[in-house]
Amino acid sequence: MTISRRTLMVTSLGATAASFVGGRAAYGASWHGPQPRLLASDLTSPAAFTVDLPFPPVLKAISAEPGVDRYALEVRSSRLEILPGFQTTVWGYDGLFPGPTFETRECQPISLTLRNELPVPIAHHLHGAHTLPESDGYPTDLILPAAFNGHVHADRRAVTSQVSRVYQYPNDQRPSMLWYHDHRMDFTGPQVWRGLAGMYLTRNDEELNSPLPLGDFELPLHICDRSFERNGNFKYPSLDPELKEKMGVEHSFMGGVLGDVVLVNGAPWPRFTAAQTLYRLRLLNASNARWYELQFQTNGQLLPFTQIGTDGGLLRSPVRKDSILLTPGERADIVVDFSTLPLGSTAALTNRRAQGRMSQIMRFDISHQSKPSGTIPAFLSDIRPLERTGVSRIRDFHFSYHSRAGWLINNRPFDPERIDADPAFGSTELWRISSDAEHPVHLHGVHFQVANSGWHGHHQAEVSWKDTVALRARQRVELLIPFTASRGRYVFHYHNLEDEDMAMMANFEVI
Ligand SMILES: [Cu+2]
Repeated sequence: MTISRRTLMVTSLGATAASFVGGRAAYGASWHGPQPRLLASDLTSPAAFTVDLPFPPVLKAISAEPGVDRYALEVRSSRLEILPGFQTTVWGYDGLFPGPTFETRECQPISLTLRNELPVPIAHHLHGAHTLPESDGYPTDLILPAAFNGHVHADRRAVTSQVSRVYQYPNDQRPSMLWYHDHRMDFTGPQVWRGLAGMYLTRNDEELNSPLPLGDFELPLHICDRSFERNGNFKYPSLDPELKEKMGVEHSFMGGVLGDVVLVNGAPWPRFTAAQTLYRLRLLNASNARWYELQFQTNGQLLPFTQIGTDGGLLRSPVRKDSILLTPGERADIVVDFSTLPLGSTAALTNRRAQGRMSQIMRFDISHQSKPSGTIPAFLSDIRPLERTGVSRIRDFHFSYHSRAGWLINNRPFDPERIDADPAFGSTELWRISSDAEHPVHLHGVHFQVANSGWHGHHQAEVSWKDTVALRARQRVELLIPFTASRGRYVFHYHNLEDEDMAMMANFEVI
């Protein structure tokens, strides 16, 4: 497969812009490109709030040697009960969906040996991690299965591995919740949809010794949407059900696939039996294309909550909110206080950007008393705002869609071998990024601060570290990016996985 074939295919699809937005309304009247589209399941989805919220197991190290903890994961197919009474074939890390959760410590390096037992290549990306490029999961740095002669994207710099590969994660960064997922060139959307994603937490003593809720009162929540076939399998509009030869999705879904079942930690619209106290929620939007504007509702009222962190760890101080926007790839760290809710009451986590069943995420049933689980300190962490005076270079990137040429960044489709920016190691740059349509943009290998006000002014109002940022249509967002983590080649891209598969990506190389 070459770029020209891809461009040709996109060209032939240009006229078939999808008409359904699935609760999104902000593309703007002048936007005629593809938009996310709802994929209807072939079965009746289960009643909400009947399944208990599960938690992925914490992955145990296979050995702890001086200087490094060693982990291993096998990527394989398995059958899981996701919808009550149905079996779903899943591609999972250790056969699980979501994959096991990593619990790691700041500056305690780990190595991960990943073994690919699937029939297709994989690429393994730890989203939000500062790693050397060979451990980043560049889209063409594939782990090939034992025998494979299907589609592999041409890239002379790619380092492919046979069957297994070792990734090194130094954890030399601010503690936060990262997540890992497949990043195979041209096939990220379908492979993540089939289950290749999981959560990864890093912590340090400062955070563990803080009064924030911990243990039973800290809930990692992997939120995504899926659609199902009549037999209970995941439904996805892939052009190639085997994912061996032909990349891409059916024409009408090229703007993104929206499922019609919400899964939290792999369970449909679950419920959680909660105590009358504070809970810390580690929120991840692991959807391919769905946006969430999350709120808590109790007894017909909004229940305000407190944001304490973002993609890149804790904020300086807590921020009170009624809602929070979470676009694909983003994380939020929040504390919700159930101490004032009566026993027997409920609090629903809802999505303002969807209607009907899809506006529901999960429910907390306030069922018992508890001693206080913690408090929220007034000071959370030290974040110094980056100054524009320290910027060594300004770059502009515009993400656009053209009916003839497809998805483009600065009028070019993705080419793994073309470097689109070459920041110097140790420098800080100002990137001004804009987009024809609303989209999240993710940079690998770095964190940044948003220098101007972001989405509707309520998303990036505080100084925070981010690796994924939501763009409004035709809005220019300014990112202050220190390139201090590592030298090497990394990608930046739309984090709408179907669009990413359609070449909405570019390279930077830190030199
Ligand atoms: Cu990601």
